[in-house]
Amino acid sequence: MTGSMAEKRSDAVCGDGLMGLLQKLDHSEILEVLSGGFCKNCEAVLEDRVRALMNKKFTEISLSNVKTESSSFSSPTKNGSETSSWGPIRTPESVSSVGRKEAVSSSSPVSVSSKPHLSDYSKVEILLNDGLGGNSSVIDTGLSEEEKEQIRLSQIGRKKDFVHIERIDGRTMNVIQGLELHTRVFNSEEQKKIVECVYNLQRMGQKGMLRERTYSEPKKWMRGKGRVTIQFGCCYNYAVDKNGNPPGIIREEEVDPLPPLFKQMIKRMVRWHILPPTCVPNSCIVNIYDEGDCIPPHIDHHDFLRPFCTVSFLTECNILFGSSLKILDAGEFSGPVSISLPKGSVLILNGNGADVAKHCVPAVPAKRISITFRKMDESRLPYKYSPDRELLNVRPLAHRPLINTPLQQQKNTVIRHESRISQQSSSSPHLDKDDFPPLGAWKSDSRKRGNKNGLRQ
Ligand SMILES: O=C(O)CCC(=O)C(=O)O
Repeated sequence: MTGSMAEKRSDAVCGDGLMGLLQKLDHSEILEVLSGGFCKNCEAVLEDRVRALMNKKFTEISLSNVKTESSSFSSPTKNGSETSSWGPIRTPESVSSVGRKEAVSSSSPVSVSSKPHLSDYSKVEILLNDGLGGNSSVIDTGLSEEEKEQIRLSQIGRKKDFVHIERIDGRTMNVIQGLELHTRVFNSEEQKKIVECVYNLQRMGQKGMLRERTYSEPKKWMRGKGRVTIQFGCCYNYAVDKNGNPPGIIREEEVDPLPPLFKQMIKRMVRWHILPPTCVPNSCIVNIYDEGDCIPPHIDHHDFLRPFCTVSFLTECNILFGSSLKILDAGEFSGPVSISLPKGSVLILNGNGADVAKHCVPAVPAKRISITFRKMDESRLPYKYSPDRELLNVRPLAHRPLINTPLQQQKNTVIRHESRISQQSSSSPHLDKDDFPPLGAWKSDSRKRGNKNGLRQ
């Protein structure tokens, strides 16, 4: 031990405790302390802590509104290199008001071209409910955050009247009752941030920085086979694995916890009456589809409650539903109902739509990402699971109609202009002004078991 380390130790003995001691060590000394001599258990605890810290820092960077090198927007390839760029480096105008304030007040401002230091962003948070997102910095609307959120809420398209009648066991029923499509939930700037975050997570997975069963990149041996998946909250087993575990949640396995941005997405979906507060997701699976990838016909496993939802990014594609779906060829399926999933939309699966009809995504026309959020059944929680306090008391936003004062009318003109822009870029608007659900009107008929034919893929 060096002389300076011995001095530090004597300081610590005087009452600083472990944290005080660590604070006094420099980088190389901390590495020395961490580089060995632990029992297996302590090593595992230490590893968990470091992984959790790295995960948090990585995703916080991807959430930050501050300018980043263009390369950080690009999609990782199989070997971890980058293929394409999201385009030009973002200009200050594209930074939302909330993030901009935070960045300016940061003690270490970040230059446009240099990669930000992790510590610059540790406190930066994007409020995904920040109203008018990308447009707000171009036109100062003078609206409060709450007013902006109410306006965004009023712009969501909600389609809940899906009907497809089939005869099942001699009974006629609407097999897609319970499906809901909510469009324009995440605007284009938010979609970019979420996709950027997914790519960062993918890079981490490729570098072995996520827990073992979190990231999975299957070998592609034929068209339509496999897609990259990243699991958070629980380890889901698609088929009997090499250890003989049956399909479903593997309770003894640990994967990484939900990244901060995903928790913000969840909060928004509850606040905006898309998911009921009684069924707040605590797990998710990110699916990264390359062109031609698919997901075969299945019914989601009942280790997960109903409703659950899937959020779409990068490319609009079709999802098929029906009590029986045909597999025609690799990645080619047919079924009676096809629903188009616009970018930034949320599809809710509930009732018959989740439990009677199977669903599948045929080979996608171009790269696509989806995130499926689900709440685990209490009796199937991973043994080491502990609830995330941030998601414990999420409540739906009270619905306040916009008041038609002259000032409001003036503000609405700005909003209508912005809304037109966002509608032009949305290819499948489903505006349905009357279908805002009354508070507490959700049915959580969630634990139907016993659908024998549907296997989770
Ligand atoms: O990609 C999608 O939209 C559907 C995903 C899905 O069905 C699943 O994760 O179970």
